[in-house]
Amino acid sequence: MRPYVLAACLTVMPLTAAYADAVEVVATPASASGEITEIAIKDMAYGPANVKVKRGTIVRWKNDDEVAHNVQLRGGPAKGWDKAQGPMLNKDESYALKFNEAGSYKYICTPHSIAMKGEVIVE
Ligand SMILES: [Cu+2]
Repeated sequence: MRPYVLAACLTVMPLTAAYADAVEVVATPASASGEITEIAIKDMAYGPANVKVKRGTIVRWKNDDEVAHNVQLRGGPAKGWDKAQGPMLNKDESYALKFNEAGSYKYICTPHSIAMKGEVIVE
């Protein structure tokens, strides 16, 4: 194995980031690190419902309600994404997404879609 070939590959890696998903699920939301924007879910609402973040930011939702809620992205750069519908979160559970691509990501809570809507704008 020629070390300089490996070094060249590592150098090129950031360029391939363009092929990353527009948005990705953060595996361990409670211990996520980096640029994080927090959204509390309380009284059947996202607070704040509308946030504006920079590309690469993690948005983390925490459910403070007794009722279970989730985050389901709809349309925008996440259109057709197979993980767009997040899991139901019980009280005190968190969910986090990392937004890699600019755009408007509208979302709802699947079972409470009439009342619970939000939007993440990624610049
Ligand atoms: Cu809900």
